[in-house]
Amino acid sequence: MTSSLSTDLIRLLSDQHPKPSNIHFQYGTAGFRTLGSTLDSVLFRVGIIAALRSKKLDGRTIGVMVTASHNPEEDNGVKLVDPRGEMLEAAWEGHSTTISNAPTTDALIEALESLVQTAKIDLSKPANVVYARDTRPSGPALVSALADGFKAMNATARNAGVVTTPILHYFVKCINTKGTKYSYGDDSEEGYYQKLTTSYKKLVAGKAAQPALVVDCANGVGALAGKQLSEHLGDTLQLVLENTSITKPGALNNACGADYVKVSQKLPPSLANVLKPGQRACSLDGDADRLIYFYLDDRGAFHMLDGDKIAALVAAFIIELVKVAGLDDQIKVGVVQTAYANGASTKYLQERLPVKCVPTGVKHLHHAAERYNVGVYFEANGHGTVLFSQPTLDTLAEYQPSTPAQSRAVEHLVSLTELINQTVGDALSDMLLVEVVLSHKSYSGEEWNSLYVDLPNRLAKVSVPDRNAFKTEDAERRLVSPPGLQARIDELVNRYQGGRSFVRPSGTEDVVRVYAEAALRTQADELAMRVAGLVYDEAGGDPSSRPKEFL
Ligand code: NG1
Ligand code: ZN
Repeated sequence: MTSSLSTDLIRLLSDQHPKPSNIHFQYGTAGFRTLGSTLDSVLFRVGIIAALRSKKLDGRTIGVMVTASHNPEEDNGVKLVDPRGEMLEAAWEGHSTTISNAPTTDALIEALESLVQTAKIDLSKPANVVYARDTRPSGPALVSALADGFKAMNATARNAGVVTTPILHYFVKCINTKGTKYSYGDDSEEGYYQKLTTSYKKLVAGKAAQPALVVDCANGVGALAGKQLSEHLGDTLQLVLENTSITKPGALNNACGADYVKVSQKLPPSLANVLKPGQRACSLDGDADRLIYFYLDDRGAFHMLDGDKIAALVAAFIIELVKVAGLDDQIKVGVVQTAYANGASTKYLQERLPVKCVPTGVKHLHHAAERYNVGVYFEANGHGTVLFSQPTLDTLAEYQPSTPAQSRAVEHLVSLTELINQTVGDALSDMLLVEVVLSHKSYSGEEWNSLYVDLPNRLAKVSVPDRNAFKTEDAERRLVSPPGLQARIDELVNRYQGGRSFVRPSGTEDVVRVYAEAALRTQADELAMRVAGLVYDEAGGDPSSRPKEFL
């Protein structure tokens, strides 16, 4: 191991991955994400950054996932995963942005040397990385640029192939906990499916088998994972996998998947002849870390069960188990949401348990959830999980139940800690979690949906010349900049019964997002449209593209 950067090697390889001169890259809430065809230099440099991050953390394994999740097929992206399987530490988001924007190879080497100095990285430490990609056509070339980055740093890199984002996070945690008392599992796909399905089978043992569940795989990597999961589940749960065309050009996330269902509030057209009235169905997104459920009622009307409904279902179930176990004094359950949570869900949850609202972005939710004994976090878009703190895991392991009912409840809680992915939101793990609760409660989709009634809402986006001109406070619920705009939004909102609306810059797309809800569907749509109009006028956009309608 040398104690300085191999600048000759970095130079040789960097010259093969030049930075496009006209693009500014930004490591946002979901890593780098933009058109796949522009990302070659970013991937090469992320390879170097991952190796440096590993050296900084004494050679612990860092994850790299190449995906653009629910975004269109031509997009791609990359994000780093820290050793416990969690999102990259915030300071390194800034380092990543700086390094990705160095205009030349010389500037890159200078930026790297400066990072080594300021972050006090001991270059003689080893570098270990595990990486994977989703099914996007731009994936293989980007992964090869990434591998050049590893080569430039002489890092030991393991290619985990084509897997879901949550599986990559799982691998990272397994690798870094191997052989310790916190061992998270076997770092293989088989290990992942075994862990999920073994705990699922324990949780539903003795319950009547549920009718088949239709799974919309978004024509993405969830189709591969869904197939393996289904084989491991055997007869315990029948999955009907739909939208599994992973090699068909243009199919990924197109009129299907969790984002399509959530934003358009519609059934994917491809399921129109598949879904029977009352049958449960769910959509994954392109990298299988989001999950949205839905069903058609007897009259054929579409009903959606989003991340908020999942949080309500799951939180209530866990609280009940904790109570039956006799642990309600020791284990407190809390929920974390963002401003996008439906107002009706917030009201329902606040009446039952502590609820915290944090800014958008998984890292904010995850960190807030870690402060509870059991932290349930879900974004309305279907990304979320449940975290059990280490003291809570210890409590469950050591507890001596005094009745068979208590004993069963504790066993169920322990199985839930195995079933639920502790690193990040995981559509497949969450799907099994929902199925467990539905099976225990004997709920149909309709019964689950009736926990509370969603307020009609609408999500819109507006393209503006500079989204960074929009700054927020109060967990993104209010704008502080551009000055005066929030007062005009408030004035509009006050005209609508049950009205609520907020505006924030997206962290993953070059747009400003507008959310609105109101007591009536037409009013929610109108409010969203009018607020979008305000944003558009304020930002000085081209009049021909002023928002006129949604979707
Ligand atoms: P942005 O683009 O910052 O709104 C979107 C989602 C987030 C989160 C990230 C990461 C909405 C409104 N926003 O972020 O919740 O999931 O993508 O994928 O759903
Ligand atoms: Zn995703």
